[in-house]
Amino acid sequence: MELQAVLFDLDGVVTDTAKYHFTAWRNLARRIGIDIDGDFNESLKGIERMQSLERILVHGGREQDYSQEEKERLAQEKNEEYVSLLAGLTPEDTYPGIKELLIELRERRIPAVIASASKNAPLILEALRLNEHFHAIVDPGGIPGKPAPDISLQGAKLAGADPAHCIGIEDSQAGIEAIKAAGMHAVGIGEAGIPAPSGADLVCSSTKELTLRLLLDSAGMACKR
Ligand code: B16
Ligand code: MG
Repeated sequence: MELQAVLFDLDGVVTDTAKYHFTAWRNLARRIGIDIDGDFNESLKGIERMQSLERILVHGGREQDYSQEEKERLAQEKNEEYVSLLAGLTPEDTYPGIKELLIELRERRIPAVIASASKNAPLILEALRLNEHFHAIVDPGGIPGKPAPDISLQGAKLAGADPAHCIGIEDSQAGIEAIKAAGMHAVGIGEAGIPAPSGADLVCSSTKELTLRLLLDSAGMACKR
């Protein structure tokens, strides 16, 4: 079977922005009297901004305390802090092996697509100077977030690919579920001390391991001639 596109999650796969999301959510939660720890933060990975806020409010037993307008204001405050933390991002913050994989894909004319829940993806790719390596970035606005398959399916569509001929790379449980629900081959990235997401077809302990050869072998796919 021919590999037609590779879909990359952003936060936790291309770069380590997950730690900035955690800092910004922890500070916001603290201001409204809710404590969140690293374990709880795992449950926010891959989850869209307003959904993440809802989970935090439920965690703190405060889900009835805010109007929709107030919740939007809270999410905006978190995003403002998150964006200010991104200011220091440089190309050196790209996870190891990612740029090399993108170069391999370009050489073989296999489109790479960003399939992230983040509305900040264009800003992050610009800071990492990776824009030119991606064929497209999925706009997650107005479509159901992960674990629904929509972001992955939209990624395949933008690449003109059949989902069954796509490989998706993800660090979050919600993201792996989204890739599998879209009928794609799923590659999970674990991290020291953090359990890798379950249900992936292949699990790597670091992005360093990601080569085109490994992806093709694990999916039983080949490059187009
Ligand atoms: P934003 P991914 C996700 O990105 C993050 O994992 C998640 O923590 C975040 O809440 C979500 O993006 C929305 O991000 O607030 O920047 O729109 O992992 O799908 O690349
Ligand atoms: Mg992620």
